Amino acid sequence: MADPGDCLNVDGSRAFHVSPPREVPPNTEFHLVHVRPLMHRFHPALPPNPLWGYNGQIPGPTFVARSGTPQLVRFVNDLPELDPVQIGLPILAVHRHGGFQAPEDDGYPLDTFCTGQSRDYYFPNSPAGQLRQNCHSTNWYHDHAIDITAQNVYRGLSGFYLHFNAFDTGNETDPAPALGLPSGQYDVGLVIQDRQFDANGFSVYDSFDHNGFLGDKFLVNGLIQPFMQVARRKYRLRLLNGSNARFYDLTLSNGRPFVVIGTDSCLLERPIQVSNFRIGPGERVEVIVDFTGTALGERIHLVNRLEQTNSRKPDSVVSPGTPLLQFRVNRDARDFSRIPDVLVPVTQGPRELLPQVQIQRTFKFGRSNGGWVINGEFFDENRIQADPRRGTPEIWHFESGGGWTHPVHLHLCDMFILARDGQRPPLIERGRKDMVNVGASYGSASVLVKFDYEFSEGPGRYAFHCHTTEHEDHRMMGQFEVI
Ligand SMILES: [Cu+2]
Repeated sequence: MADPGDCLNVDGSRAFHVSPPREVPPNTEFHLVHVRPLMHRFHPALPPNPLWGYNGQIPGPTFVARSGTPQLVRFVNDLPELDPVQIGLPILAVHRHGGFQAPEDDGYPLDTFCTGQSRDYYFPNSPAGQLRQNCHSTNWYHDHAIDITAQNVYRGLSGFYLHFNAFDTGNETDPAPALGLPSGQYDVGLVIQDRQFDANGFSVYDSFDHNGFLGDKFLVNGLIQPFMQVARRKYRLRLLNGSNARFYDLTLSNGRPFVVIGTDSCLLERPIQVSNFRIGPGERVEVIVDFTGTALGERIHLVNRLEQTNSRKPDSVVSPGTPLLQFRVNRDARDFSRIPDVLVPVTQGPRELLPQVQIQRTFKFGRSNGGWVINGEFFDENRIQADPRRGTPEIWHFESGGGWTHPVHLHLCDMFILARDGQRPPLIERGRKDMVNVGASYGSASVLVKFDYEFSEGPGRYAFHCHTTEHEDHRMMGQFEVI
């Protein structure tokens, strides 16, 4: 085991510790995850690549949380201290993106643990039965270590973290009030990422480019443009943009619509039918795709039509676009699933909360001296940019300068986007969100926020940042303290 005093974060601060024993409720589930190296084939024609994976898997194992059942997850850092590949560093912090957890369990970027060390994360998954938790659906977990998040995620450290509850039960045969959404093998998480490879088929990364990494090969669940065999019935697809800097605009090659049921952490109040949708880094869009009525043997592609040649912002939508995933219709299967008219009612939304707003704050995402800043300042653990009061709604305005798009992520928060450049946002952006894209091709954004910490005994600091992970690493991150 490494001497904890030997292990420093990239910024020179001391990395964290071995977790002390802690008391948890008797119904807590325990999970153990070893973060370790693996050899991974992105494609049968490419050589195995040396990656890092949670439990040695790409993507990491999918967690399933149930509202009311806490989880304690011990992450053990089994990565080598010295690594010839030089993408990422074996200094880890794990953030459950979209989750509500105490500050010490949130993957705060300086709360790191090194080779030979472990850290325990307690996820309360509470309060059971309350509406906010009952909308939580598709979250994910990924590395969040100070200054090296982009490289560590690129090296393989991300996975899905799904939530079920008394309504979204995970079993399509459950009668109402269960929602009856497609379940089991018909409920599939799909993480989309981009990569670059050298002439020998090895993944490469330019750690000197701080503007945002763009790859020219596209992965779904760690494989280059793979296929998935599907039955002629409905599927629930949980799409996650796990890319560092690339935006996508997704459509189906057969012209069929998506029925959007969730954005980011939460299910929508009502399903929305769309022919295409845009998804930025860190965002999730959950859809129902119905393969009923397709021909056996038919091949349908999930297509990205958004070009992006520069990490500054996405370009224009093109046709026919790039196929990311091929669905091969190969069988029939019974379908008990339903798409209810109402998924999760919004009882604490803009209508209820706006009259209570007294505080508004503005955050400008910009550039300074080759780094990335919020309101002109780099991330500094000793500076708190906002001190929202627990349970008190506020309006936060996000702006971006210089023609850059920034996917902004708030921890500990489900927010509502109130306006973009003063106009109501498109329908797909009116649900609860934990990401909001700001700047070129999106405009400014005003959001309604409300922070709670029912699970925690006291106040604490949480991060908010750009989710273009290179911008985040080059200090486009602030922190707020809920008081
Ligand atoms: Cu950014």
